[in-house]
Amino acid sequence: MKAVIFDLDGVITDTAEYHFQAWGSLAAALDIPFDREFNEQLKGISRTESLDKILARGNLSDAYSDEGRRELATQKNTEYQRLISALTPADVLPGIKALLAELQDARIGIALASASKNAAFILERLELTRYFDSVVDVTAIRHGKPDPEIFLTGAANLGVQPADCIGIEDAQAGIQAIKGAGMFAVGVGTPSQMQGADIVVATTAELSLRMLEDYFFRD
Ligand code: XGP
Ligand code: MG
Repeated sequence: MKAVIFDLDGVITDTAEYHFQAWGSLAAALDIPFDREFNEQLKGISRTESLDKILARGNLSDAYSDEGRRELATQKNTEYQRLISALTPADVLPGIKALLAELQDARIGIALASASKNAAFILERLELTRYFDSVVDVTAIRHGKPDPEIFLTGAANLGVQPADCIGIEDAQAGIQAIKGAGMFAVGVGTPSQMQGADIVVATTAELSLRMLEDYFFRD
C-alpha cells in the first residue's frame, strides 16, 4: 500500500450535498423532475455531463444551443460557488483529517482525483492542500469517471503502481473507475450504491490507516 487516492465531493467534505442543491435549483427552474435517486447518477461526473443528463431527463436534450448549455452550467456553478464560499476546516468530514495526517506520517502518497473544477478552491477553504502530493488536473483528463484515467493519472503522478493504491469514493462511477484502474476500492455509502467496491463503510469516521491496511493486506 503506497498511496491513497481520494475523491473529494462526499468523501473529504459534504459538498456532494451542495451539488445536489445547486443542480436541484436549476432543474426546478427548468421544470425538470429531480430527486436524490436521480442525483446519484450525477455523482463523480463532470459539470457538462451532469447537465446533459438533467436535460435528457426533461426531454430537453435538443432545446439548447451550446451557448445556452454553457449559460445553464454557469448558472448552476454560480449557485454552487455561493454555497461553498462559506466552507471552513470544520466542514471536513469525520476521520478524514486524522487519516491524511496518518498517511503523511507513514510516507504514503496522497492524491486527489476529483471531477470538479472547484476542487483546488475547496481544499484551500478546508486548509487541506498541504496534505496532497498530487491534485490531478481534471482539465487534462480526456475521459471522466467511470473511465479509470483520473485514478491512473493520480498513481502516475505519485510514481506508484495502481495495484499498490487504494481509491476512496462515494459514487458508483468512481468505484468503477477505481476498479478499472486495478486499485483497491473503498466505498463510502450504502452497499447498493457502491457495487463492486472491495469494502464499504457507512461513514468516513470508520476510516483509519490501520483499518485500510488491514483490509488491503487481507485481500
Ligand atoms: P464542478 C462537479 C459536477 O458539477 C457535479 O455534478 C459532480 O457530482 C461533481 O463534479 C463530482 O465531484 O463538477 O461543477 O464542480 O466542476
Ligand atoms: Mg464524490
